[in-house]
Amino acid sequence: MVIGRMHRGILAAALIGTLIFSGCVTIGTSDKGNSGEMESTQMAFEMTKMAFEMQVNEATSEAQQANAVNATAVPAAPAKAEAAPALSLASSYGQAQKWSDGVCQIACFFADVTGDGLADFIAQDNDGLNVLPSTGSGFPQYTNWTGQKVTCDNNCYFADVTGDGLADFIAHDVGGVFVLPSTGIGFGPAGNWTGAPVGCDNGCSLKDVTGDGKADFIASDDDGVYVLPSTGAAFGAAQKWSDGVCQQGCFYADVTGDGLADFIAHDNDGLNVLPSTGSSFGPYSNWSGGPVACDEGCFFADADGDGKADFIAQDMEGIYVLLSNGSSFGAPANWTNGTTVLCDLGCFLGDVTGNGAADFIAQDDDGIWVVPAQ
Ligand SMILES: [Ca+2]
Ligand SMILES: [Ca+2]
Ligand SMILES: [Ca+2]
Ligand SMILES: [Ca+2]
Repeated sequence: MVIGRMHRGILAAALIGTLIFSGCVTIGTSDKGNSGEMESTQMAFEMTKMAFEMQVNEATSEAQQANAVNATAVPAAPAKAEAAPALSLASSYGQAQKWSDGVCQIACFFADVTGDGLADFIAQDNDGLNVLPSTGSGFPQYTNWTGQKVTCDNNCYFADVTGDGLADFIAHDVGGVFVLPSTGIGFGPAGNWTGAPVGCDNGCSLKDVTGDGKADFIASDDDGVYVLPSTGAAFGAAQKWSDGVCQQGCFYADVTGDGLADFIAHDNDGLNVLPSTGSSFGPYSNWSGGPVACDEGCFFADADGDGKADFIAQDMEGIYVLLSNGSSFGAPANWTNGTTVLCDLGCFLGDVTGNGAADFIAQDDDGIWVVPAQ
């Protein structure tokens, strides 16, 4: 078992399949301002204070939208664009819903450990990892999947590294990266997938950058980005995929929509994207057209459910979404209609409703709130 002391520092643990942002407080409604002045397009682009204390990762957008196409046969309509019925993509965040009264004694995570396509709630408590599967509308029941306390020397992650569709428990410890595969009802046994210590100067991530359905280990170092590809049973030797470093933060998410997580460098001149080729990142291009900042947190997740991860900026005036079109990010849209959404203990992104679009999740002092993408 993975035993050790956890050092989270000021940053919340970054995990794959979800995002964490630590810092802000309370979910609530901003009574200031009408939505009219809120939609000024320069929102997310304003170089106000640089919220840099975030570590991110987001749910892999393998949750491809599979909505039924409602082809209400419009008879004899002229063949226009409207003739092609669109997938029902999310375009806003709904009202915050309390999905659980639970709190986490050590840390909260959200990842699909049961393999049904809905991200589950994992509470790391003093008695172990308590899993609360998503029903699509709540996290009503918990089960202890480890039977004893687990901690991680560096960070804990949940990501599907074995490729069976169930997110596994990954403990980055001093002695290596330990994987405890999910069985759907439990975790284990633990195996050291690197066999040796692995360090990350600027943060580790677990994302599938090779596109084989298995999350790979990514180490952001001072001299670039290294990938340790998952074989399904181990992490291979480190390969340098980019010389790039990030001035404000490194992110990994599939913004191009080809199934391979891409490298996003949040730099002073904006969001520079280096698409994954399957064996390297690059070349880079600036997808934001200028500097971006987020009051509370920057995230990358598929907000609308089209298979491409989008840029999500949590600001005081609401949550702005800048949709990816596969080669750039579009104009900011306030998906909460000017309502402020903050989190006492942490913000996450994960598809807990199962519609293919990443929901916004707030861990508050009184439980877990879901702001559904719809
Ligand atoms: Ca798995
Ligand atoms: Ca992979
Ligand atoms: Ca990609
Ligand atoms: Ca998208």
